[in-house]
Amino acid sequence: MTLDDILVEIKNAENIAIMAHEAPDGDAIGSSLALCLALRNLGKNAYFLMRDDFPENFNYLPGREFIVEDSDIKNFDLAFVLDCPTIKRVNMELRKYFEMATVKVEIDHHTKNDMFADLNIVDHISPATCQILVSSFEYMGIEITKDIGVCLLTGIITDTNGFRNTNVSTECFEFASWALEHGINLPKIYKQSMLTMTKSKFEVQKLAMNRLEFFADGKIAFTYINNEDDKALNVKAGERDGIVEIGKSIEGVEVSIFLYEKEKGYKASLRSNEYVNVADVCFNFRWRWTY
Ligand SMILES: [Mn+2]
Repeated sequence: MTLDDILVEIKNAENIAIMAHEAPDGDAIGSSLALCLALRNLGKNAYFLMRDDFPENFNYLPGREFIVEDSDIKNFDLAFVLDCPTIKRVNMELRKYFEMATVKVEIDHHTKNDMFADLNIVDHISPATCQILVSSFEYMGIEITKDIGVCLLTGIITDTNGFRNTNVSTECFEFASWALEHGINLPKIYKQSMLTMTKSKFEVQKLAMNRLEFFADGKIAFTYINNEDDKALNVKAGERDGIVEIGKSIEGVEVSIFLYEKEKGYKASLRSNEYVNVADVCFNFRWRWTY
């Protein structure tokens, strides 16, 4: 099994790099920090390479001392990319650490995955990369400490939209139960990762709501945020998260679309209720992925 091979590579490695997608969400950051802490506990020289500003609402996460923007190590023995369906979503400056690593691993749950690593753990059914890590750590005999649990629970809570998305599984609740048994403050993590907003996040969500338009007899909800808005409202990393869920929660809406401007072009975020597979829609535009 691939996990056996990954465990062998972990045992053989000394220097290990971890990366996730740009504009990281709770699952990207939670899974990266969880893996980093787990590898550190095994005595490995592990780093989470990230260029984005750390989203304020995840300030409670442990392991932030292992986040670096760059590294003197050019050839890592092992590199992980987490929560990322294509290498194109990893920061352009950081990709080299993955490309130049002796062994490359990806762990992800997005559909339409490029399978771009030497060893790929891709589970489309899993609601979060953090949930894949829970079972992977258990399989590999890697201890889930309280700190690691906090990181993993964060990814599970945020990627299931607070245990509300249809992707939520019995394993999510089993892990939540484990976390409570081990003294992890689940309500606090839930509140900080899901329910607490900075003022600028509130303002950007309010603007997106005001702009929301309906198409196709109310089956499609659409809104957007551009660079000027970001500047005017001082929007920070992660504060546009959740905007796409606003349209999805309106009665009769099948597909919610949220566009936000990047340095070059717009990024589209799509969510659906019951009848549309939005991954198929996105896949038709894959040749336009520019980042
Ligand atoms: Mn995810």
